[in-house]
Amino acid sequence: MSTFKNVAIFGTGLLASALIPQLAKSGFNVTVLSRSASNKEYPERVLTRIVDYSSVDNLTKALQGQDVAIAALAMPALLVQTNIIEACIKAGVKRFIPSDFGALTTRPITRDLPLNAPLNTIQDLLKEKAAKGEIEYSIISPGMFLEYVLNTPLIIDLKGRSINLYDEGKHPFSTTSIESISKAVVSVLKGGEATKNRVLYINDTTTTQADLLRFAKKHSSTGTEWKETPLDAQVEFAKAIDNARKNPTDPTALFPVLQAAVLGGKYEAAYPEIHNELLGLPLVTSDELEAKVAAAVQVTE
Ligand SMILES: *[C@@H]1O[C@H](CO)[C@@H](O)[C@H](O)[C@H]1NC(C)=O
Ligand SMILES: *[C@@H]1O[C@H](CO)[C@@H](O)[C@H](O)[C@H]1NC(C)=O
Ligand SMILES: CC(=O)N[C@H]1CO[C@H](CO)[C@@H](O)[C@@H]1O
Repeated sequence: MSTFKNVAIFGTGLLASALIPQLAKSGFNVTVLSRSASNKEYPERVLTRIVDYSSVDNLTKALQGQDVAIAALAMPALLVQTNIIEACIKAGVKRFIPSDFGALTTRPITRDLPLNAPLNTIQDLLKEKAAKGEIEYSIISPGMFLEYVLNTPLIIDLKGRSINLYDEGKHPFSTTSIESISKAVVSVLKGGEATKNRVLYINDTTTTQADLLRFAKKHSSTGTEWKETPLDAQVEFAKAIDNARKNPTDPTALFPVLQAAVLGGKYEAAYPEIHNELLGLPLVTSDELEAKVAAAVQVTE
């Protein structure tokens, strides 16, 4: 067991909801810090506190005695992490894991993607603070959440039986389930020096739209019609970027950018290196992925 014992988590969304029980089960003292009271049920011994993201003082008080802080925030809230980091340093928090569990946020080639501006800001701040020895950080890059791949229309619409196929669906991308991400966070915290001040890439598997469509067709009932819309990834990417520039305050304008970037093969969405072994995370085989697609298709039949 590492020297980290007390862990604070910011956020109450999908990822935080998986992380909280995983950390509690792994022997950490967990405190959930959020802006408003949530009616979520937490495991016994998990503490909750209301905080004011706009006040470094308020955050510092809430972080007193914590060894680690983890942010799992929604996109519009990412920049409150500048206050959180300042408060962590004042409160003596040793390690910070930012809200940066992305698919395309940490490779040098993704630096200029417009959706990454707030993430770059936080990464730069952490590097600067870590270089001065004020705090340690770990960033976990899991690729696309597998749950989004299987249960939202972002990559393939298993429910609506349709797909926008970018470049025939041929480009691979990394993907990891929320459960594996939660396990990775625990391993990172138990990993001490080996996981300090670096990005950790993880990947349950790499897949393509073409593979997913093949599995989906194989496991849907005979006669099911699939609507396939062929798209050129580069053209779509240019369109999406243009639209995002014209609508800078609309966060949903960034989703088509993400889609075309993940599925376009240019941005290393299939990670060239991963740290699963360091973190003790197994890979998911193609057969296992197929079984997950089959299950997701069949619940909607
Ligand atoms: C953390 O949990 C342990 C029990 O697992 C307890 O003994 C300890 O007092 C807790 N520490 C804090 C600071 O709450
Ligand atoms: C921090 O702010 C929250 C929200 O305004 C408030 O409920 C809480 O009592 C404050 N904590 C402290 C220690 O002042
Ligand atoms: C870079 C790397 O090792 N990626 C791996 C991601 O997971 C799949 C297993 O499904 C491997 O085949 C990849 O090599």
